[in-house]
Amino acid sequence: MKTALVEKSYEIAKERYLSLGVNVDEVLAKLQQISISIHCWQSDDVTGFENLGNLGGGGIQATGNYPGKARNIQEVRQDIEKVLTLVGGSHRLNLHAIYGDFGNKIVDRNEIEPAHFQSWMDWAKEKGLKLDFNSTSFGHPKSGELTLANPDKAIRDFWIEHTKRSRAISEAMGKFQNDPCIMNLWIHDGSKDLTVNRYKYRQILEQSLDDIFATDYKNMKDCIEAKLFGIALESYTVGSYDFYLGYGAKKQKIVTLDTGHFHLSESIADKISALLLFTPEIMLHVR
Ligand SMILES: [Mn+2]
Repeated sequence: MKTALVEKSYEIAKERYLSLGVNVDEVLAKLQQISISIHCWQSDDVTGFENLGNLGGGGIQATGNYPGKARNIQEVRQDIEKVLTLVGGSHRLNLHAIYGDFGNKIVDRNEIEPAHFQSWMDWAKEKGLKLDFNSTSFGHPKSGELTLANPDKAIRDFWIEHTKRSRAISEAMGKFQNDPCIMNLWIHDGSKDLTVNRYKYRQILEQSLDDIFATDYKNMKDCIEAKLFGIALESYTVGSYDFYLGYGAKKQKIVTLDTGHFHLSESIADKISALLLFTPEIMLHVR
């Protein structure tokens, strides 16, 4: 009886939309073709499964540390499976590098390999999901204020290696799922205190990116994401919007637009329409 009533109301709504020139069936068929890449890290508050001691990125308060927080890889997957039962359409899953299936092994960020994500690939295939990927620059003893833009070569090289490996993992995922894996590169680099070296760090970041992107892959796509500022890094952000807009347009990389990473008075619609003229595609982070 309840189902019959819902369906009846739905038919009436469809008629009303049609009178406004909107064919609901066509709209739903179109939406069915659009995949949203659901991020995995809300499930456990960006803790991940590294065994590096209590150093993970946990605690950006995505969940406010609620009691039902996922405690392991199985629980994160269960949460995602539950979400998928509630969201219509065919979607993707977005993994951060710290979510590898490392077992009990200590695997540092510059040691990650496709094998650490094989169980994710197998699980995703079973669930009909495609995977996307992110390198993880934060929540690590070598994170500090600067990673890819660090003047200290040893630290910079560590993060370049991590990001190169993240691209190789993305390539393996894309190949496995026969659909490009979208890899997003976002780093927190910046400073809390004012710096006079605004140019210097951006020059270093550009060189690091050139090194990272030197290998061409067929089964993954690179996205670069800017930020206005980071918490505790309020005075200066190396990877600003202008930096990545310039880099993306020059190197034909996909620029990620995160609606939470701009001044409140800026319009994302202006950024999308301008970017579409100069870059191949656009990646959106939607809140
Ligand atoms: Mn984002």
